[in-house]
Amino acid sequence: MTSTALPTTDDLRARALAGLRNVGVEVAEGDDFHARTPLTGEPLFGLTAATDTDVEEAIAAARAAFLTWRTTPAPRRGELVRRLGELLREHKSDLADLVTIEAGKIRSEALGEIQEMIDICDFAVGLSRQLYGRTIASERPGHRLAETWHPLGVVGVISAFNFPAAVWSWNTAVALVCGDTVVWKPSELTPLISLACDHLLARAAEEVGAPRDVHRLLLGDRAVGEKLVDDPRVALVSATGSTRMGREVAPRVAARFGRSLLELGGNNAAVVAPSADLDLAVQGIVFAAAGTAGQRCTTLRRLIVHRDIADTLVERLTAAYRKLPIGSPFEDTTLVGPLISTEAFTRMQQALARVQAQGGEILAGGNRRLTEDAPAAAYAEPVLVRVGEQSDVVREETFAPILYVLTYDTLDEAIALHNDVPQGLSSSIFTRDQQEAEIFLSAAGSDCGIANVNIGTSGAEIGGAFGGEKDTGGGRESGSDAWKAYMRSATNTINYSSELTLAQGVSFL
Ligand code: UN1
Repeated sequence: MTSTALPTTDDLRARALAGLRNVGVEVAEGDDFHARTPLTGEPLFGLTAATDTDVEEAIAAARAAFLTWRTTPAPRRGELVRRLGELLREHKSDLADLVTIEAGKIRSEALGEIQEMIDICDFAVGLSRQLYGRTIASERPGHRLAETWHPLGVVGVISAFNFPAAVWSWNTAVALVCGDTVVWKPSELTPLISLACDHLLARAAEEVGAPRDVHRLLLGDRAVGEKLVDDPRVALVSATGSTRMGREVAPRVAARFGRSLLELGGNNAAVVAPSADLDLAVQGIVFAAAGTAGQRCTTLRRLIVHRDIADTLVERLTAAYRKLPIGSPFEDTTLVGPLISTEAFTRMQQALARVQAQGGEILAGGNRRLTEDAPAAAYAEPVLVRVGEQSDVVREETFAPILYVLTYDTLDEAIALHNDVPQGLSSSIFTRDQQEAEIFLSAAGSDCGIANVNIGTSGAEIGGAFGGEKDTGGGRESGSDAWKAYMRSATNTINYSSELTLAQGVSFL
């Protein structure tokens, strides 16, 4: 199925400009790079990139703002984030439009992305009154030990195209209440939503009387990101993107003893056990694998199905895949919008060619659609591939809607297959057997940072910590106690006695 009528690039340009104007942004056109839309694959308008001097000035300004922000009481810092959350609510529709135009998300998912930002703002406002440290029993009489949490400094946020606004907000809302300031380098593919977010935060800052420079935006290519990575004034680099990018960022930040928080590639799998509720599993699987055109870090890429139900499940999934409405993400009926670029489609085809050469069989999908309406865009049918033996392609993340189906006989085998990839972000099991579910969630089960039961791998709520192990980089963002990565702790020993007692029973003098 194909949804009707793609908007033209002129329509999209007008809609983007209207959205930006409603938010309060007047775009200053430039000629360094183009804002583009994957809906037609064409450029919208030219923009100016940050120069070396701009980067230097932004880091210096954020550092100077930090010196006052760090001593602003945390609940007052929360007022800034509360105002940001209100502005996001007010402009939800326009912001979602920008996400659709630049990242290609269907309307419901684009609105979901803005909702995720609103949710993290609410969370961070609460957090601003809950930056708790512990009091620890001292071994010495008349002494108290305390753990105090302090702001860290400037946080450099490097974000990807696929969650162009939400991942920024996870970092920024939490960093701001923690007393840090932020310099943001978004993906070059999503400058417009970045301009809108920066503008709304600046407006919130002005309204609540916070320094403007608690946040600075730098548009540009990887050279801008590299400056953040190498600058000793940037205390924490929080980077989302490919494992290849993370491999460059981590050692460079470590070389100057900076901190990094990495959210890199995923290669997420779901185990489907014989007792699974297949109606629920089919829905969960199709959303996780084909939703967002397979371009979430949490996208379901591998299905590990028990041999007894494999044929039934595959048949049902094949039928569901054949019916997926692909087309304009602005159409209410569309479930699959475009890939970010034709290059992404080429990489998808290369992966499919390799898996077929290794004995894989394409069960549904894989064709390009709407090539006449939008030759520069890449509308791709989500693909279901049955893989015989686990081929090496299955161990790689291809940022496209490809779902590899593997089979298993015992739970041990399923878990071994599940964990036998370099990445460790998200995972799930569909089962009605509690013992199986608990084993999957146990230390001997999934090795991922996210492990679910009877839901897919994607669509995490902000209240939990988000991130993963191994090649996913080990970072944790968003909820739970992920905030601790944005602060430094100090251990205080307070002597309220009149004696100087040394620890460990040491005597001196
Ligand atoms: C990402 O793909 O980088 O769990 C983030 C999810 C979303 C966030 C994804 N809440 O799918």
